[in-house]
Amino acid sequence: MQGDLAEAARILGQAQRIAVLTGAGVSAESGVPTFRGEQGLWKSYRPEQLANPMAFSGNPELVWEWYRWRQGIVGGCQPNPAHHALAELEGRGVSVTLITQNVDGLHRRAGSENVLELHGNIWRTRCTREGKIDHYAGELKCSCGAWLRPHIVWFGEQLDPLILDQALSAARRSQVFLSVGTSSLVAPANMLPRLAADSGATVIEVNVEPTPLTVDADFFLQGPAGEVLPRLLAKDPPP
Ligand code: BV8
Repeated sequence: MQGDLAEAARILGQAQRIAVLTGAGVSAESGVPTFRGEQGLWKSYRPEQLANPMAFSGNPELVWEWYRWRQGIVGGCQPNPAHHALAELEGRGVSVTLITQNVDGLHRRAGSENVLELHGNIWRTRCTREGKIDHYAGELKCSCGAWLRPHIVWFGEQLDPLILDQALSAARRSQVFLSVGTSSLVAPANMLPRLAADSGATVIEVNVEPTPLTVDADFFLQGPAGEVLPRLLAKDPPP
């Protein structure tokens, strides 16, 4: 059952309410580095040094240097067939809520509209004094004089309650929950598939390797998202 793509595609094809959770693995084939794993970002940089509020208040220039370096990489990347397959699914007249942990903005660039960015967006800034969110325009200081920070959720920071609430309700209401390209290690995102399963949803996981979610998933489709998703989400699923 776990690796049966045709059966998973049949069940997906019948669903009216689908929730999708994506992680860095869905952007890997676009050239965006993942966090963990062989070439992962955390291999060269320690998150506690860079992706947390204390690091920022201690050395905002260093943290900005890291995020501008990442913007440089993401800026040169294009959405891949996995992003496009998910965007196309949204156009089929069923309810699709795309919940992403990624901050690269590639789902929206592929045409997905109903996107919940759980961990923020690397192309947005937030004023540390006024809280105003804006497009990154190269400035590191707000017109009010305070530092701008990346509009990204760092470890130990709360997610936007409204966005989290929408993600929780989409998971609860889903008939199929599709988890793609995430190590399933970071909370509260990693609770969403289990919440969906508890509400009766079929859980389908797409990853190149097993994760802590795999043992509880109804289907584990092993392979790169850019290859598996176009087949799984094809209009006429494979026989
Ligand atoms: C919060 C910064 C509440 C943004 C990120 C102890 C136990 C449990 C939980 C905790 C704990 N201690 C602390 C916590 C909570 C903590 C947490 O979960 N820590 C973990 C690490 C243990 N969570 C938080 O702090 C969150 N906030 O809980 O607030 C709170 C707060 C205060 C007071 C009370 C309560 C905030 C979480 C957000 C943190 N920000 N990054 C940035 O710079 O980008 S998390 C970071 O990991 C990224 O944002 C990323 O989104 C996230 C998840 O990583 P993945 O996307 O899964 O990527 P990863 O590299 O890990 O995996 C890639 C996967 O893809 C792999 O499985 C690989 O096999 C696969 N893959 C690779 N190639 C492909 C592929 N799959 C398919 N196709 C391919 N081609």
